[in-house]
Amino acid sequence: MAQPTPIRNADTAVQLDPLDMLDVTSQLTSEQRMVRDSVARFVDEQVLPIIREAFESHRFPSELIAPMAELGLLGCYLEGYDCAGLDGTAYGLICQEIERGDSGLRSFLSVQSSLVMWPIHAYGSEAQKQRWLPAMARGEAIGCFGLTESQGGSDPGNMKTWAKRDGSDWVINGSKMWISNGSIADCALVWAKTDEGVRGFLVERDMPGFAAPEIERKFSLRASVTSALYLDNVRVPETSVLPGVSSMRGPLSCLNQARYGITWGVIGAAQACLAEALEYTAGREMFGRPLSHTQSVQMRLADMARRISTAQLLSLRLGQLKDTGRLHPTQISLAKWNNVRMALDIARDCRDLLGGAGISAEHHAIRHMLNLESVITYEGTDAVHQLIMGKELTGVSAF
Ligand code: TGC
Ligand code: FAD
Repeated sequence: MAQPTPIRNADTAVQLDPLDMLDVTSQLTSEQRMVRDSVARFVDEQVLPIIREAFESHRFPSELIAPMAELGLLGCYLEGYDCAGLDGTAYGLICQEIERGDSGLRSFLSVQSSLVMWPIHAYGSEAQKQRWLPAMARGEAIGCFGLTESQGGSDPGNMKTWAKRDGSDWVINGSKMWISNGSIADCALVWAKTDEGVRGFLVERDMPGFAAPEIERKFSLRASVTSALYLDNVRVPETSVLPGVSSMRGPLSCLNQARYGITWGVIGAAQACLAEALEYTAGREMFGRPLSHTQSVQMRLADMARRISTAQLLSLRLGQLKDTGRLHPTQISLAKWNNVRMALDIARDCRDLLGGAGISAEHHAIRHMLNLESVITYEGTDAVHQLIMGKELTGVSAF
């Protein structure tokens, strides 16, 4: 009879990394680790020292665009056109490290890379690619993505923005709401209904009839620009229309790219909160002992590490599927729902563990918590992703 293989236990004296309990790092290639570590250094040295001030003063730190471009982060997973051509897992790790800094900065990166550069790369003409992609990769041109309208973002197919042919031009009328990067964008990718289906228009900021006022007084994503877009008889040439798609598949396929990055990004926000709570509860004495020596605090910290670990495995698996061309949109929905919910719950609990100090801008948890209230709403709310999964499981759309 064959003898069972003995289970070799790892050395229990080895200290596990609290932010990577399952040693996901060991699954990364040396290039992926190098990318992650260089972005982590950028966040430690250039983002964390300024991000609290930027959030408090409701200011997008535009001084970070050039260093992000120099690191090759903008459109990093696209091939050609001065883009870095990294794999999907490396893109995810970049999102993770940037969002460890702030969700607003990751939003900037997601919109520029996945919602503007990706569709130009996938659906644009050669002239559109040449005009916009290298400039966007260098951070010299900024993009925004106009899909949502005020009557309801969960159902973008109900959009009212309309474009009509007029000679060799198109004339666009309508408005968009809650558009990241809107007021700083040189090029707005506006999705509009036409007689030929939903099409994407590259609207330039100085085109007559176009305006992009910033939405102020936000309590969330304060270090990010969010805007309305108004289009009043905006005339664009045929060369400004993306030729490669004319249905809702256009904008919805862009969301796959951005949502994938978000599943990784929010892990960074959760890690930042857990790191802060571990340090705080170890130093805070209550009833004669550190908070971290009590059972209930340890149980809460353990629960956070459990949820971060499972989210890491989910995103790592999505990366493998993406890099082998097998990633299904419903798998992204499963992870967007799970991981953002995980991060928001952890940020709220860490805020609570810091007590009164947790409401101060001195600490990171409340900023991440407030930011994650947007992240759980944009790119499909929990309800949207649950219903996408429900449709997959039952074959019936309940939208
Ligand atoms: P439905 O009838 O199911 O499909 C219409 C067409 O689209 C295709 N399709 C997809 N294609 C690629 N990827 C996907 N994920 C797709 N989902 C659907 C589908 O095959 C069909 O194609 P065709 O060629 O046959 O016409 O669409 P629906 O109108 O019933 O909508 C479905 C629903 C509710 C899931 C969708 O509308 C949805 O996802 N709603 C949520 C909207 C949303 O997430 N908006 C995000 C806006 S951007 C943003 O928030 C940026 S935040 C900044 C940051 O990212 O950091
Ligand atoms: P609604 O769709 O009105 O939803 C309200 C509530 O109803 C939610 O809880 C939702 O889950 C629930 N609900 C909806 N339908 C159902 C249903 N069938 N069953 C049960 N519950 C349901 N959009 C862009 O196009 N580009 C951007 O760059 C962009 N950036 C954003 C940045 C920020 C900071 C924010 C907050 C939003 C941004 N958005 C952007 C818009 C975002 O995608 C929408 O806010 C989101 O899709 C939700 O739409 P809504 O706000 O209209 O909420």
